[in-house]
Amino acid sequence: MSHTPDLSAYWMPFTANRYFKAHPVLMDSAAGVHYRTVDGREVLDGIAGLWCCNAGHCHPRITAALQEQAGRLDYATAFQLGHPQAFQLAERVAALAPDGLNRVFFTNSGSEAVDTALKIALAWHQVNGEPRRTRLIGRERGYHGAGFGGISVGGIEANRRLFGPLLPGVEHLPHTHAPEHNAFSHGQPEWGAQLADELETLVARHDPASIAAVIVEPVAGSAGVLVPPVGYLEKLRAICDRHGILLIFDEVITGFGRLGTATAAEYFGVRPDLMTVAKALTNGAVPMGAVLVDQRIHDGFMRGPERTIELFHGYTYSGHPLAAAAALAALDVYADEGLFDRAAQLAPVFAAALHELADAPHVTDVRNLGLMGAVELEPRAGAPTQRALDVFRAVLDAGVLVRTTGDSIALTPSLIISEAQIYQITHALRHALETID
Ligand code: PXG
Ligand code: PLP
Repeated sequence: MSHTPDLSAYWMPFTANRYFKAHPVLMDSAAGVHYRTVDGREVLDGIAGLWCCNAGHCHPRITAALQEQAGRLDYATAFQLGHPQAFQLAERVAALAPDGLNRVFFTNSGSEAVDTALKIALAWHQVNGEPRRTRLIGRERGYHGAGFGGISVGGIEANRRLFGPLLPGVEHLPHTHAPEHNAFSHGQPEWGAQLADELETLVARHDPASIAAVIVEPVAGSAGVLVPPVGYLEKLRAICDRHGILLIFDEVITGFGRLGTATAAEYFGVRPDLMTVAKALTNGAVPMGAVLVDQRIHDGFMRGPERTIELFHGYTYSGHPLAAAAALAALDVYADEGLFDRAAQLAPVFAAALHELADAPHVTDVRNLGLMGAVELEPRAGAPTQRALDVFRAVLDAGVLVRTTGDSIALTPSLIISEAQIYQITHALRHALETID
């Protein structure tokens, strides 16, 4: 039997701590697309953990791989030493990525993956003879984790406000959320490719040879599922190519099947120079992230005496044996159960269910791509975010977990969800929207 412990010592991340501790919800166990709370209630998980449990919770093959690995090798330093699983995993991850992105640097989270990618981009220009390329360009409403690198290029103001001057020399592209043109788009909106031209404006304002890299989420997740307009990512790629700027795709959410393909790069047919992944890499079972690097960039570092360290960067737990074991098992499960294809097949069902909410009270926009979706609500006068939070709590009380960001409700189910369960989520949302003021 579980019980509720004292909640005061734990400072919870990205949480209204005082509200939560007054109204706690604690999970005890999970399997597939369901959690069970400590007081025995079943909750349907509409957000795959937090965009990470793509094969569902506690997949038996991942659990077994972890148990086996934990009893054989718990840890081995990743510095000047290795273990086979990390190398096997790098090869497996590279095989899923677009051609040429075949060198893999392991981290422990998406935030670390982002910091690593930014550092590799900056360092590459140094070793490649263009040391003046030090500017980084992110995008408004982008989320790139919580590290100083990530919040510097990120564009969610609340995540930046209290933390000082951040990295110097960072600029932001405009976000692509344009409900006045694109509300209720099914899939990619038609309007807005020209927003990528702002990159040319930034290039013109600065010396193009001062810009190191552009980082964007191919589909912005945390800011409420902002789907790129048709042609937008292609334009970013072309402008980067024209000016020798590296393009980084942050695929922490979109990697491993969320759009019905291994990566968003594959879905859109746009190849970045670096790609960050995390979350579903291990199906969420053990923290792990990675940066996939174009071989040309990697090879640029492989110079000088053979016994010198080529990149002064890494983490105690880079390529951790348990994380590597979980990831290898997760990739096996994705392949053997055909989960990326399953996501592609479910996407139209998901879209249809979500867009049925278009006429529900308070709804101002519905957006979707693959198995990512959001329903945006009219903010309550004078109390932004509160209506969405009320919906969140109401559906949770009805046994369904969704996620809110601002006044949007995000849905991002496991790739194993059934059609009936998709409708269970959207029906719970409709009921809440019809009940709440
Ligand atoms: N990049 C992207 C695109 C992400 O979505 C990170 C980096 C950071 O990963 P870590 O593992 O350091 O958290 C993320 C994480 C939400 C939500 O509600 C999304 C994330 C994290 C917390 C909340 O959408 N994504
Ligand atoms: N702080 C101290 C004092 C350390 O010794 C280390 C690593 O050795 C770190 C931070 C970084 O930890 P990690 O490698 O787990 O990111």
